[in-house]
Amino acid sequence: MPVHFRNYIDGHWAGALSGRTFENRNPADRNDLIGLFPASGADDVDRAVAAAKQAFPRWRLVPAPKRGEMLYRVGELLKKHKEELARVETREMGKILKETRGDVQEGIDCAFYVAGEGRRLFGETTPSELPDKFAMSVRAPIGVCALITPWNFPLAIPTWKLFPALICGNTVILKPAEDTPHTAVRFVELLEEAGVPPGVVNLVHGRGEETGAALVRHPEVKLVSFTGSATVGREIAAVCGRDLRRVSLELGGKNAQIVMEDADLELALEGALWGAFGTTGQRCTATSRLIVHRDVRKRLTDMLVARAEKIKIGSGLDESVEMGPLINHAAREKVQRYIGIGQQEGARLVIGGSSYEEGKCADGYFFRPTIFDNVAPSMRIAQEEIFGPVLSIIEIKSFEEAIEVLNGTLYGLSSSIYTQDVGRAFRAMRDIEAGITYINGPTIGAEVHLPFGGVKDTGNGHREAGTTVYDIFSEWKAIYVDYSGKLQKAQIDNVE
Ligand code: UN1
Repeated sequence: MPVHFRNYIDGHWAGALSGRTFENRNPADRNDLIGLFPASGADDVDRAVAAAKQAFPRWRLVPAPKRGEMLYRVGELLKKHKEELARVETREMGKILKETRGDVQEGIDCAFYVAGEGRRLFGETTPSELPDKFAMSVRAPIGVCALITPWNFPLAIPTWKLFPALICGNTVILKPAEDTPHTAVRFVELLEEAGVPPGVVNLVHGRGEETGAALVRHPEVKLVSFTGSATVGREIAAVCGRDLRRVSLELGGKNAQIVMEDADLELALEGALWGAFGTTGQRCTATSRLIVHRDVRKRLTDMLVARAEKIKIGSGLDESVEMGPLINHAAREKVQRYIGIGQQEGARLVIGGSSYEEGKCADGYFFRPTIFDNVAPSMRIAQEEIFGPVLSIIEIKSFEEAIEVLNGTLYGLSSSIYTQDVGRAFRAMRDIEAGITYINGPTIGAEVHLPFGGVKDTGNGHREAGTTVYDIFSEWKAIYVDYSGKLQKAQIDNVE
């Protein structure tokens, strides 16, 4: 008998009103059915939004330090359940245990970081231009927020959105990716255990096209925070833009690591391997282009191939495995399609390029670490997000060319440069068009107390994490207190 999981609406666990469900299977082993989850419709979304709306007036008046205390409790619970959550994640998402432990750790860090914000949420006080008048700015919550999250960081990304939303006094509906609903259930169970009041956090499962779309269209949803593809991000922005509802988008990337001729090649090698093949290349921040100076291109490529060949592929639950499967069948088809495109474009496939089906892996969506050489910057494999373990090597002749190639895509999330030259490093920090730049480090590894997000088609100008995330989840209000006891006109209206 399959396990039935539920939505969480107004403090109650329940199936979809229609009774419909969808399956969640282990991407490392299709025969492993994790359970059935509600395929929520617009009616379920209506109920969740009504619950969040009803809970908002009370929640917004809970003192922020108290909301913070609740997040400390959530952080403690995440710590206590770290190993169990990591295993739940690996089973439904595929990435190796070391990485899912890291994913949970990111959620723990986020809980403690945001909990402290309950005692800050600073505004400003500033002198008024008039006597006996006081001026300040404060943050106010927005209302009901829809959080639509991806499968690649099934715990961390929901925490990035949900904790700041709550600390600012909003109520939320979480719609996790249909590939990773189990982690979301465990997360919400822990929120419930920590004492989150009914209606403040609601969980609805389902597909983006149905459940996500109903949430986005709902007029009572005052903010949508979405992480996913640029195509879907555009649609969400268009729908919400029509009624001027706030949208925060975290979209695609085509991140590059530059390796100059003066780089420490061993270091650059480790960075490229981790950036390209960590999480099976399924991070928004993954390295998909390696822009290498011609003097070291051949050597670095050989070093990469020698190491990529040895990467152990298999179920992420096996501690000795280094790379898990892709998330699902469609993802593997997409990666395979790009291998064909790369070959047709004239790139040289150096290693990989096909599914990995040895032994037990035949039942999962495994793919070999893949490296293309002789890639031209304009090729589709160097321009489009593949979201798999595929690295394209592009040769350049100068620092200027490296920066031009790096900047020559529609996206701008993460970036990196390996060089020993401090002048080049600073020019790169200035000239790279990206939300994140690493010097002598891989493109992955963002910390939760720094802004996370990107330029160009990677988003719409917002930054999650850092101190910037509170600007997504709050409205600024300017307040003037006149204690002069008379009408004081502002300076502009005091015509002498
Ligand atoms: C993502 O892939 O969407 O910087 C998030 C990193 C992680 C977060 C990645 N801390 O790789």
